[in-house]
Amino acid sequence: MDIEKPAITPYLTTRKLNPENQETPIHFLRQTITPTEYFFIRNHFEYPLQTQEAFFLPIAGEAMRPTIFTYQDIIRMPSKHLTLPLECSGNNRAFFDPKVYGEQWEDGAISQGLWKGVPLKDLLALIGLKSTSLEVVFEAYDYGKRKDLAGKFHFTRSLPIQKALHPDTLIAYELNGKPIPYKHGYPLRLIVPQWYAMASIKWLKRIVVIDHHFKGPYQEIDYNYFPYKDNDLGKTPVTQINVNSVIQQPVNRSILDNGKHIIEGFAWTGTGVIIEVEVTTDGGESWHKANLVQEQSPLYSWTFWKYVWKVPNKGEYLIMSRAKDSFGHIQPFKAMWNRKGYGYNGVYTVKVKVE
Ligand SMILES: Nc1nc2c(c(=O)[nH]1)N[C@H]1C(S)=C(S)[C@@H](COP(=O)(O)O)O[C@H]1N2
Ligand SMILES: [Mo]
Repeated sequence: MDIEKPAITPYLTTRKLNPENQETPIHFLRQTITPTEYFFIRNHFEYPLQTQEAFFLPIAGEAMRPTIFTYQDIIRMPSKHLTLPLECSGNNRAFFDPKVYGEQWEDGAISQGLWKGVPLKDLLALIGLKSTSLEVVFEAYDYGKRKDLAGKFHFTRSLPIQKALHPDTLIAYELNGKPIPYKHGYPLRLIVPQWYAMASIKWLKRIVVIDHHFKGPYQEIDYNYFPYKDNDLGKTPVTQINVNSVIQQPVNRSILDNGKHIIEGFAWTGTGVIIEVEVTTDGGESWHKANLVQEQSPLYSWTFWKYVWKVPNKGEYLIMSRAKDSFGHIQPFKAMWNRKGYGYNGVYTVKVKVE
């Protein structure tokens, strides 16, 4: 009797278990849509206990007609599908030089989903925004303590009114064709295209339109670039995703044979679309254009790229990828250092040895 060979599958990479923080096995997935079970997971707190209440979404504040929308109301409204990556602003934090404190994410705090939801602007149109509306605040069900402040805090952040009214800012209820899984924000989460994923609030509890700037710790303390170690000069909020790329294969420190190798990965940006990815195999002396799988990345989605490398000689090689977007943004050699380690987008580097 033959023994069936076991299926070989990737796993998430655990960074922390409580709260749960796990990376996508990014080097081993070549799909446009990350399968839901491989979607990265990033939480600030323990999972909230969801009750019936979670199927009611109140929207109030600077509104003519404050309304409590039910889940049923929302899923019956005209909807939209968007394929886009969520990238944690701490993705690649482990690669900052000098090193910084915080979750030591490597390159898998990013996954791409097919999201379905209702444009937030349609809900805001129903409640009738007052002319005093300046920001929209999103409060989530999960909460907990912080190490720096007394008391407990819900995960709460705001969007400027223009971003809240963008036709692709969604109140989402499906991921990859199914109700959003519990760990990813069931039943309702916000999806904010082009911004780092801290903006895409899971487990929405309520929405409040305000006439002033929201100041909560997940907006004023965390998710800001602090360029200096010892003072807060130059503090700026983390918003749009920086142009970036990853080399999926070969993986770092591989030993290859002398021949032809495919260097492949994907690239993404929060400003415009990816127009070019270049690869160097000599540590940056000469750069070659990679083939983009689509000529340009579709708006929001990541684009796969590939470069065929004919290895000239045995030896050690420093391979890097560098993406460029339609806004002219290009990955720098060295990511802009900041104290809390956000927005890393230095050229992606792997070292290989050819024997
Ligand atoms: N309610 C709530 N929403 C949240 C968070 C959270 O801890 N609580 N984390 C944010 C951060 S920092 C990221 S990177 C994404 C992660 O989404 P995912 O776990 O579905 O991948 O959710 C965002 N939304
Ligand atoms: Mo994040």
